[in-house]
Amino acid sequence: MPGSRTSLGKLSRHTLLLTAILLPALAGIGPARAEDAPKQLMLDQPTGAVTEKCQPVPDGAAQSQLPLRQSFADNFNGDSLDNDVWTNHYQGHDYTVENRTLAPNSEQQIYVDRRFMDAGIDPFVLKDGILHIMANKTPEAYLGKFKGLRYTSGLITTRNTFYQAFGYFEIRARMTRGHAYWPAFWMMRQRADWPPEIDIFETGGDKPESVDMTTHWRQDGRGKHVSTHCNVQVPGNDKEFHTYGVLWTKERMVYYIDRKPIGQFITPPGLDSADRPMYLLANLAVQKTANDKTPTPASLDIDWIAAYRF
Ligand SMILES: [Ca+2]
Repeated sequence: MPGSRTSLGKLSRHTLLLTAILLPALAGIGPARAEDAPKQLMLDQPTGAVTEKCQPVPDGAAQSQLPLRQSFADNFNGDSLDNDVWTNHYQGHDYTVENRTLAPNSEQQIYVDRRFMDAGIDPFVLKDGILHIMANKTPEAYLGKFKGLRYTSGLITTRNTFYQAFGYFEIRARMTRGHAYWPAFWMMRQRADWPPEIDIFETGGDKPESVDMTTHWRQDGRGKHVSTHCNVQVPGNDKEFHTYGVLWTKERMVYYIDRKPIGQFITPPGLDSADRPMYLLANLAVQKTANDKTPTPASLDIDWIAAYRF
């Protein structure tokens, strides 16, 4: 299960730094600056030695050019979320609360969609080519039905529609600022088969500029849970869009910000096989530390999500 998603303990410490940001959540929308994901691209691929631990890629490191072609994209140019592509909960039935949160993390959000329990709460707002995943307070009338989860939010996954092993996976997004928010873009296999997990970004709402990029696996492919972790500072990423990506090859994993490689490591056991594909997830979680300093509404803004093959 993804309940051990890395950074909970670490992010929790960010509460020491909390500052209540009370700007209206959508103040940043402004004029449309949406783009479409490129159909093809050339990616800088570092060629130097890699270790099991994520190591920074120094400026000027030897690189080759890797041509890529798009295998999946949603540019969010429509009026509503494409339900033929995206599923809005974890594995299981549509109408249960349990697969719409992560109880092991004591997360405080329920991932709703406009049909869920006829509550009419739609956390997915598409405007000018941007998907806004909106978190808000749970209406009093639904606190009981939602088993006390205090916030409504959104999760999108390709669990029923798109899986891929190896390639480049990218999101263009603007982070969420606000105490206890925890947005992420990540990759999973079937729930029964965890880890591995590839976290392309996770950020805590108290300090969204501190971007965690983590991969989880089992030692030797079947032993204890281990992970390696890159952290990079992206100042202003709650104001401006950036791309966050991972290159996953049989030999190495490389994390990217704005297509600049920032960290790399040896592809771990269990992730080195082409026959074990993973699906994509993006969500705006709310941590258990949420309180009256947690601004609502809040939004994770996504311009596109795309995948590429070699
Ligand atoms: Ca877009």
